Amino acid sequence: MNIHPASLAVRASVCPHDCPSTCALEVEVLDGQRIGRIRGADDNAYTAGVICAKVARYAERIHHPDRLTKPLRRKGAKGSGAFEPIGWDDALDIVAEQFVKAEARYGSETVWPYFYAGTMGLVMRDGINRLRHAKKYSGFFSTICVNPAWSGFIAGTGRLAGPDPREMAKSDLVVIWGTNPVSTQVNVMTHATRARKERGAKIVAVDIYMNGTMQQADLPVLVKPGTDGALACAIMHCLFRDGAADWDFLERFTDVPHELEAHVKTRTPQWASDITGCPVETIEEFAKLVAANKRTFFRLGYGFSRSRNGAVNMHAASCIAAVTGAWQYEGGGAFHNNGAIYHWNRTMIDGLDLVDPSIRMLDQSRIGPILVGDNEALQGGPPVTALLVQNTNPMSVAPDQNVVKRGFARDDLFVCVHEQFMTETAEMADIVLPATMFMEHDDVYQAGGSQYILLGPKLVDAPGECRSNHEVICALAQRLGAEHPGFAMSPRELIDWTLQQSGWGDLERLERERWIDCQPPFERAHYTEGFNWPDKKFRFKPDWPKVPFKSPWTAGPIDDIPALPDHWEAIEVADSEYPFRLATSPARQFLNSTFNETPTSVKREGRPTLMMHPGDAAHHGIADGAFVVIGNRRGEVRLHVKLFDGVRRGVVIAESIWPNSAYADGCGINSLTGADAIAPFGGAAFHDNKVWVRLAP
Ligand SMILES: Nc1nc2c(c(=O)[nH]1)N[C@H]1C(S)=C(S)[C@@H](COP(=O)(O)OP(=O)(O)OC[C@H]3O[C@@H](n4cnc5c(=O)[nH]c(N)nc54)[C@H](O)[C@@H]3O)O[C@H]1N2
Ligand SMILES: Nc1nc2c(c(=O)[nH]1)N[C@H]1C(S)=C(S)[C@@H](COP(=O)(O)OP(=O)(O)OC[C@H]3O[C@@H](n4cnc5c(=O)[nH]c(N)nc54)[C@H](O)[C@@H]3O)O[C@H]1N2
Ligand code: SF4
Ligand SMILES: [Mo]
Repeated sequence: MNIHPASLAVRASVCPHDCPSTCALEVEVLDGQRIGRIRGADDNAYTAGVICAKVARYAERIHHPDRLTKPLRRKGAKGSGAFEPIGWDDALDIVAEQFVKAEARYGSETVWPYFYAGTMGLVMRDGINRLRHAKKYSGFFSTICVNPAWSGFIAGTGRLAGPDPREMAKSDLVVIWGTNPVSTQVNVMTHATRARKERGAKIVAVDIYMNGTMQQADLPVLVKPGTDGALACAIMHCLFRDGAADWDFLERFTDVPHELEAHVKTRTPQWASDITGCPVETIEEFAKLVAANKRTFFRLGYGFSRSRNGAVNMHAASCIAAVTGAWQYEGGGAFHNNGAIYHWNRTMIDGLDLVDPSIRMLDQSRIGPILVGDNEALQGGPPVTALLVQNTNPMSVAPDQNVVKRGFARDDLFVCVHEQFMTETAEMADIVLPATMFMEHDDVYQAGGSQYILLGPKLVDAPGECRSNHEVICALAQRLGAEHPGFAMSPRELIDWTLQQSGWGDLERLERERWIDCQPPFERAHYTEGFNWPDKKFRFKPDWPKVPFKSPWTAGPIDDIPALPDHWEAIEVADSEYPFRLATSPARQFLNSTFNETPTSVKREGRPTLMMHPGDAAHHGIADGAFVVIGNRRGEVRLHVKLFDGVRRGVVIAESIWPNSAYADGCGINSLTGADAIAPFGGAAFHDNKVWVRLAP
């Protein structure tokens, strides 16, 4: 890194956002105060010098004129947007007082700390757990993003880890399934295109619309939402049929290969074509490529798990690599996330020594039903009457939005939101606290889509009176009489303790080296000595309720899950009343609801848009650019149509997440998504909605 003596320094950092890439950054710091350009670190083997455009322009976000800089107290009616500044001590006193009052009336479980992944730093994201354990507040089970995907992957391998993601560059076939890395994790493309350039590898993408990634693929496989299980079965059918199954591997390393072979005999390409909408020839071509290339790397994303059958579909896709034995080869196997490789000791950050297992765990995705007092969602316990929100914007991102809105509007609900901006959730708060951004505090990060632990040190001072999540949690702990050694430690001390107790050296080493490459040895990553089960066999036939995914409960219609990989019709099947299937795939310039405050992102995205096939549009008398209403029994949303022939008939896509306020009547896209839990361990089916579409009156 080059340091310019006068005023510009280039400092190491890491992207804190909820993106599998977790890029290593090089940040220009001007005069020790302002951020200039941000680039990807060249010498980080996964980032390889590439980051997305929205983070390259971070100066726009960190120095945004609308950042919150002072604590605020609500002065008008709930949600009116009228606030007045108050001092930090007064603000924290009010929050503590309200929590004590709520607890006195209903018991400790009436307070619900609600947080997610605005920052992925371990100290700033998870320190709130220490407070909730110390105070026996209701637990928070974070189902919204990963549960269907992770449990579906673990169902086969027994472990959330796989081949080194950098090995994609050494593959002969890269299958990018249900993820749109061109928008959502750009570094996958770096390694996949390297394989293409250096080895002549082919790229297959499986998605429900011709997004940026599909357009770059050699073979785009366009399916209807929620039908990936059928596609995976047909591929396995062809592999068994064509003698491409590796029977040595199957006999040695899988549970019921003969049962699977018999089962997929009827799952023909024609059968799958009828379900997926994908032509038989495309399915056959995909199968031929997989059969011909032992080094096939299945890069399985989150998108195709956000359906009511999502866990089953993830598992089905992961089974293909076990049929061909791709796992045995460098550049082969299936990868989803590396969560299992980090072996953190989280005691000090999370306060794990204080856990009381009798305290209920509430479902993040079901915040709507929980706040409106649904007894089942509350598990028969007390109502939630106090919320502490950090790192998340549920008024925009949570499913079944109209119910969420009703919940937040309750006059007997006290809400404290700690935020960087006046989000739609902050607008509903009684107390709003201003938060630091990642370059304004110290934290440590782990990558899901690669294999690094990285340090993100404080580089500049925060504007105004912003405080970090850690400072807020510790200050509240003190007022609430919560005790734990973690409350007396600085973020740097917490990082140092955690690294040492987890076997990852210490802070001094991490500071010097910037990141730690945690990649396990080949045999472990590729399961060449067996999968992570007592009998070492990959499960084609998982015992779903017993999948080793740490969950306080099972959820959804778990008993109906098919025994073997299959098309499971648990999705919202379109019908005459609701003829379209709607998916709400991520927009390239936003990250969930983050960046929808930065002018360049908003400008590049344009306006809320519904992509619709020209044939469907003609059939319904809808022209390009028409203003339409889409609706279902949960709500209605108004937006403009863009004709697009890169979707199957009957499928519509609304890239997300625009703020609710970007829509004419304040009803955002999550007014249409459901909060019913996905089997087996919960989660929200954001891309699985049956809707009608009409011209707006
Ligand atoms: N630009 C941008 N980047 C992001 C985010 C963002 O909002 N915007 N969000 C971040 C977060 S929190 C996460 S978890 C990751 C998620 O990133 P991904 O793993 O990419 O998952 P999704 O973004 O949900 O969806 C990815 C793709 O799956 C497709 N898809 C939806 N349903 C189906 C289906 O049934 N079958 C198939 N085959 N495909 C389907 C969608 O159309 C989309 O193109 O991205 C992160 N990165
Ligand atoms: N329709 C639809 N809805 C979706 C999805 C979809 O694909 N479609 N995707 C879902 C997925 S995968 C996810 S993960 C969720 C994500 O939902 P959220 O986790 O709510 O993600 P963001 O909307 O980015 O909100 C994060 C908030 O945290 C704040 N923040 C960032 N850093 C800090 C910090 O250090 N301290 C504090 N106090 N605040 C901070 C940011 O300003 C931002 O407002 O959304 C889900 N919602
Ligand atoms: S690609 Fe993902 S991790 Fe990398 S800079 Fe962009 S948002 Fe951050
Ligand atoms: Mo996510």
